[in-house]
Amino acid sequence: MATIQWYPGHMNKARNQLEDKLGLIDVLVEVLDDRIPQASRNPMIEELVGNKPHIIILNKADLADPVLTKAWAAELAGDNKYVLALDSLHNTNMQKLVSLVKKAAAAKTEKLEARGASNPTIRIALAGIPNCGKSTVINRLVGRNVAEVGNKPGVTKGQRWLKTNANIQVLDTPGILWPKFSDQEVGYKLAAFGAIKDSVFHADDVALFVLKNLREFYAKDLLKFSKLPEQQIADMADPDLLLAMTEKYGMRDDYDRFSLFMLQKLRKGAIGRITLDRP
Ligand SMILES: Nc1nc2c(ncn2[C@@H]2O[C@H](COP(=O)(O)OP(=O)(O)OP(=O)(O)O)[C@@H](O)[C@H]2O)c(=O)[nH]1
Ligand SMILES: [Mg+2]
Repeated sequence: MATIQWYPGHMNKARNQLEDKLGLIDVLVEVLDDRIPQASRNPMIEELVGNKPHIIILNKADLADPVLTKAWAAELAGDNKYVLALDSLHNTNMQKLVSLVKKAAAAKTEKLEARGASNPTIRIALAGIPNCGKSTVINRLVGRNVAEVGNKPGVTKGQRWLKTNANIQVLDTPGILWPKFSDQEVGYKLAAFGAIKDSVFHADDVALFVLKNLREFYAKDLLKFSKLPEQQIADMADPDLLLAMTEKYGMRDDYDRFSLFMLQKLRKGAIGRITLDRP
């Protein structure tokens, strides 16, 4: 497996800018990609959170395996740490998230109210890997499309404070990765789900990695997507299977083109509700 790594200077800058703002922030909302709740946890963000109230959003829940979403929600919850699975693309009602923010900030709010403040402002920041849906969640919280959203990593370039109508101020931040992934598979999972720029890795390497996982955990989805007979799939090694699928989809021997096509289908949920991390 070739190593996949992506930590350009602007991510380091974004990490430092987030650290600078921490003192102002009452609740840190970490947005994960629900299809890779482990690989999308940025250890630098965990470190920055410290003891601050922390909400974890399992975003893109509409695309993830629902059984595993439940399992991850239970696994990740802890002291001062709340978890919410969310489909922020289709779901415009963020009431559950607003309630969690208020709950997480309750200690501070009560302290300010005891000193006479009424309805004090709660400041939150959304942070996470590129392309996991931070700006989409923020647009839902604000109730308008105020933050730029896009189906590629690195859309948000700088921090920005926005106001919601629930006396919550929210900081949108650029997606950040970290300098060295703990194991190779983390980079492959991030690449598979669009957190890493496509030009940084070989699509066929990542497609083969996905194929191996589909075989093991989502054989029915693979059968349907491959359009090949079950026995033929069983008899072929992964590279042969990828080539057979390339031909089946009319791309002759253009392995690379098919690999990218397959990753795009995976990201959209067109292969199935696939989650590649297990608690
Ligand atoms: N299906 C689905 N798509 C989502 C969801 N949330 C966001 N998206 C899509 O994911 C893509 C990335 O969304 P953004 O909100 O730009 O992600 P981001 O985390 O702000 O990305 P960066 O600014 O690049 O770090 C967009 O195409 C969104 O429409 C979700 O819950 N479900
Ligand atoms: Mg963004």
